[in-house]
Amino acid sequence: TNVKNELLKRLFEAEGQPVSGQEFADEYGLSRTAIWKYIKEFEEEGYEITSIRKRGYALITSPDRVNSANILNHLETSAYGRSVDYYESVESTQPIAHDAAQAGVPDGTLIVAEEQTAGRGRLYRPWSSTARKGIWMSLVIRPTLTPQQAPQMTLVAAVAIVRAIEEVTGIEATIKWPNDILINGKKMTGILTELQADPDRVKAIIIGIGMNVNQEEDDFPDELQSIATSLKIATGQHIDRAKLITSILGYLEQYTKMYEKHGFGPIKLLWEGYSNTAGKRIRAVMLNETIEGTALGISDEGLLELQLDDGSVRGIYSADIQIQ
Ligand code: BTX
Repeated sequence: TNVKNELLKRLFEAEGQPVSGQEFADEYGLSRTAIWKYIKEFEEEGYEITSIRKRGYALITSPDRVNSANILNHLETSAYGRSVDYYESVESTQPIAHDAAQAGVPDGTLIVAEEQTAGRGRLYRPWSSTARKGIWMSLVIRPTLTPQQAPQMTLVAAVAIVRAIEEVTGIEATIKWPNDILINGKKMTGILTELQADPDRVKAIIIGIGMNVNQEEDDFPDELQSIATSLKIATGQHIDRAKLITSILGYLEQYTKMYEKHGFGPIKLLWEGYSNTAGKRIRAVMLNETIEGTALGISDEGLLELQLDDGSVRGIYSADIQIQ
């Protein structure tokens, strides 16, 4: 509940200093027993809290969780992530976000889980989502965009994610068009953008982000070990997932506003700086054909422009890209 979150937020903000249970109880018209019960619940969730006589409760350590209190603790956005729907384990955050969007949740509502048992990528391919090792989240946003502008949100999100990785870990990741983030040539993040729209108006965009954060190599299923990587593998360090989420939300809110206001031009510039495809010889596998050529870059609409061997240029909406 909100009071419980508020209490946890106070404990965080006090940075180890005691928070008066009595004052908090008075402020919210609760009994001291109610506060005590919340504290017990926090302890069960893995928080270490000491009770200091006559002074209150002090937070000693917090567990490695992506719950709303840990996210709100660092959040600087105005809408994105202000409302968090947190789960221990779900099949996939994506359908939950779709239902929430349909039910009318506000712009920026975040669905996040510690584990997905049936996480998915494009075309319903499975997405490995090991418990507490990664970021498995779906963000519901309601930007003022036309349905035709929605697919480019994948590229907006990619830029936001790369920026956030850089801010939190110092690592420079690259973007592989359209929806992969790579480190050392291996996939560390996938983005799945889905749309709820009327013919002329976006009702909601669901941005699904799957990010490998604290996995070791053997946390991945065998078939992924040679193609997937995590931030832990790349840096040797354990990364604070909640901090990373807030950083992603911050950049994503900023860049979505930029996109709404100024169109794709400024995003395209940022995107090109991180892309690993321009100038390379690639094979693009689409649903009903496969073509080869040299990647020229992306168009003003976010299409990948491919120069074929006969010199002609094709714009591609979506494909799986193999860099040769
Ligand atoms: P994609 O279709 O581009 O990539 C899917 C492919 O990536 C799989 O076929 C597999 O080869 C590989 N793969 C699977 N799991 C991983 C992993 N953990 N790391 C690296 N490679 C992997 C990419 O789709 C979009 C993924 C979005 C996932 C988010 S998580 C939150 C939300 N909920 C949900 O079910 N999906 C999204």
